[in-house]
Amino acid sequence: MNSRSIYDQLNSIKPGVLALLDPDRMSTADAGTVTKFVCDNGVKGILIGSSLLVTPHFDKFVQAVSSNANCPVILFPGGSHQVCSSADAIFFLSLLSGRNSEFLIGEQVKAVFLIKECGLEVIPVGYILVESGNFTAVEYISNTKPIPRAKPEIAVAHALAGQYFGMKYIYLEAGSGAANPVPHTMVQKVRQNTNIPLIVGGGLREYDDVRKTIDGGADFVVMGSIIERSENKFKDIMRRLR
Ligand code: 1GP
Repeated sequence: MNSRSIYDQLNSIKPGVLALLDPDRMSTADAGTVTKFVCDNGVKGILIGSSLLVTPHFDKFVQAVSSNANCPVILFPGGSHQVCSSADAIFFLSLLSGRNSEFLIGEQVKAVFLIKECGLEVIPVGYILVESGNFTAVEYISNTKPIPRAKPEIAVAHALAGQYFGMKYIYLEAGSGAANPVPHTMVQKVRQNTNIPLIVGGGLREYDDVRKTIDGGADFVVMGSIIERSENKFKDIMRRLR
């Protein structure tokens, strides 16, 4: 058994790729097979979450992933209802870029006793939504405005605020299925001005974008939609990253 924290385990293997599995976009029956597939292709961790969560089978989905994974399984919740004990850890997200108190602190307060009961490792994450070129589910559900793509200094200010709050990661998010990923220049500027690990996700479906995001300073990149759309393409991106 590995006695290191999930946070330490993750950070010992960066840069790396995290897979996002969304229980609303994948059946519980497929979750185990997809988990083995992403693990065989070298992901360093698996995130599970959804902006909305329509499925009533969240717990079973997380169990199916956990029992087939050989890497950390981390909850990436869209709200306080996405908590269960079969994962290894939870990203305790605060949507710093928004001004909707529900996603800054409200949902978090609702979730704490269940998180405690579940014994999950809690990893505080400053979550920053960046304009992507289309209207994403996270933007709609959170009812927050993303940071303009051409304003990296605003992203830097929010990321630094997260660092000063003591958060363990900054997550720059274009939103799942984003038309465009977070601009590379924004990734670079946030990297240059902060000193906590950086996660970047949303709209990463092409090798060149993934490469530039890592070269720009992302410690972890997150891919979700491409796994659902084309396993071959995901496999090819992972191969080229090695
Ligand atoms: C969403 O960053 C993730 O939080 C994944 O986005 O589905 O666009 O890969 P995609």
